[in-house]
Formats: sequence, C-alpha cells, structure tokens
Amino acid sequence: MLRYLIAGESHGKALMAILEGLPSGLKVQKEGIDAELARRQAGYGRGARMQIEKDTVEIISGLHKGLTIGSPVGMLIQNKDFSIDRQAAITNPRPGHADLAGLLKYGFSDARPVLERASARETAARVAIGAVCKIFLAEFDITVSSKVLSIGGKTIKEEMRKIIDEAMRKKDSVGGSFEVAIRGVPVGLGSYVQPDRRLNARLAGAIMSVPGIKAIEFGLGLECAHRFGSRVHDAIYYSKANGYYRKTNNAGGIEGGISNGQDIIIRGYMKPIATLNKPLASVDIKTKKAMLASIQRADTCAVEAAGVVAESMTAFEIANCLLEKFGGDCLKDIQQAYCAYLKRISR
Ligand code: EPS
Repeated sequence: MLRYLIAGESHGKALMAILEGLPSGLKVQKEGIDAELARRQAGYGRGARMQIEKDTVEIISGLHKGLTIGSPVGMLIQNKDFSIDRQAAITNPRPGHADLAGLLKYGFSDARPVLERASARETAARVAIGAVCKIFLAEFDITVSSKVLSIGGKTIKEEMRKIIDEAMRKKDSVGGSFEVAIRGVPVGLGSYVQPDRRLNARLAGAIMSVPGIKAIEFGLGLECAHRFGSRVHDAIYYSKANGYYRKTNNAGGIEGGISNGQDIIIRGYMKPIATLNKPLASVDIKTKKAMLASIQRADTCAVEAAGVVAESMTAFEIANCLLEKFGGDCLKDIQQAYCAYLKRISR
C-alpha cells in the first residue's frame, strides 16, 4: 500500500512530505521533482508569492545512492517567505475560503491560523509526492499530463489571457477547467467488487481534494446524461494485431470501476480564488458588525497550477492501484508480475 502525509503552513518554515510504500530499486532524482514544482508555480495570473519562492526539494530520507530502499521517502520544500508569526490577524473572513468555518471549528478568534494551512501553498508538497509517483509510473510507461481547457468560460488562449487581465483590472478573480490525461494504463486497475475499490471513485476523491475544485467529469461526462445509451457506450472490436479495441472513448478509460486500457480522461472545474481585491461583504467576528472581507496577497487565476496538482493526486492514486495489483517490495518483482499479467491478457 502506498500512503502519504504532508505538513506545513503557508508562511511556516517549510513544507514536508512523506511517501511510504514505494518498492526498492527506483531511481529518484531531485531534478525530476523540481521540474514538477516549477510547473506548479507557473501559469498566467499567479500572484506575487510566486516571484518570491522558487520551490526546490530536499530529499531527506528513503534513498541510498539515488535509489529507493523501501523506506519512507521524506522531502522538504523550504519557504523563503517564512513569516508566520509576523502575519497580521484576520477577523473579517473571506467568503469562499476556509476562514469562517475553520475558525469556528477550531475555536480561533482569528482566521490567520486557518488560512496558514488552508492556503493552496500546501499543494507544493502534494506535487513533490506526485512527482515521485510519476517517476514510478514511468517505469511502466504510464504518463500523467494536464492542460487548461477554459478560463472564465473562454477556450481560446488569447481570450483566456484577456479574461484574466480583466479580472485583475476589476480586482476580481476567475476560475476555469482543465483536463488530466493518464496514458498507458493497463486494463484492470481498480475493481467493482467493493465501492471503495472503484477506480473512478478513487480518482474523483483525489481530484476533488485539490483546493477550489467544484466538479469533475470522466470521458463524455455530463453529456452522458443527455444521450441514449447507443450514443454513449464504446462499442467493442477485435483484431489479431490490436486485440480488443474501441473507436471511441466516451467512458474516459474506466468501465465498472476498472481501467479498460484506454486513456483515462478527467476534467476538473475550479472556482475563482476566494481572495478578492474588491472584497465581498463579511462580518467582523469580534464586533459582529458588517465589514468588507479581508484582502490577502493571492493569485488572480490558478487553473493551470490546479491542473498540475490534480496530475499529482492522480499519479499517486494510479501508483497505489498499480502497487495493489502487482505489489512487491522491489521494482524488479513488480515489473515481472506486470509483464506476466500483460502476457496473460494478450492471449
Ligand atoms: C500559493 C501561495 C499563497 C497564495 C496562494 C497560492 O501564498 P501567499 O498567501 O503568501 O500569497 O499566493 O494561495 C491562495 C490562492 C489561497 O487561496 O490561499 C501557492 O504556493 O500556490
């Protein structure tokens, strides 16, 4: 079983990540993880924090001479902006953020400790986890990628930029959608035998855990609900050269909670960032009087980054499913089991 834990506050000393359950013998290089961290920081519409940080990872455990040894992989990402105890108190919670629900839940008289952890800064640690999972998946020729599909309802690149500029000008924020594609997945990850083993359920949970995601869909998605079955399901064909194949992928690569060998295609829909430079109405939690919501340094748009984080969450889940099915303590054992399985199903 693969599992992870992450820790760290937005303006704390560092972000931490521990990934446990990887086999021995996997070559993990810092550069591969740093490249993913840089991708998370990119995208049009990011805020000033991205000018301050240049996220890089320090691998502090789990490797010997660059190879995994089966023990937990511990990683650290330092925060340049380490200022948590100098940050001002916030008593006017932002609608759409965790501020109000969080401070009531944890018994704070200030939203600062809430947003320190609820901030999307923590997603850097998730991307470090995902980057290692991608390195593992690459051993099986499985790739995970993402692309932005729309921003504020616009789908053409120039128009997407324009609407982000408009949001900035209007002191507003804007959301959008992205697509995650998982390619090279074998038939048979996940299962229908128990609800919590369904691959679509696991991937949905993974992507919905990304801050700001309000909806997701697989393959044809919502459109499935509007069509007859004959125009939704992917007819099955067989040829000696290709084995079983389909001409369409409306299922998005998953049938009955199991990967069917086609690309897994997921779209995520992200709400606009909660911090508005022209804030909405809020209430001062001390006086209970009306007050505009707090303004914090934030992004105008972070859809591209959310796509990268969704890739990471997806990579973790697929790696976990792969390990469940072909599990072993050393990479070679897993590869052998994987090859034997591929041989069996090709007959
Ligand atoms: C982010 C870091 C944060 C925010 C942003 C994402 O840094 P700071 O609060 O110091 O500006 O820029 O967080 C949010 C959008 C949010 O809602 O909390 C990051 O590293 O991605």
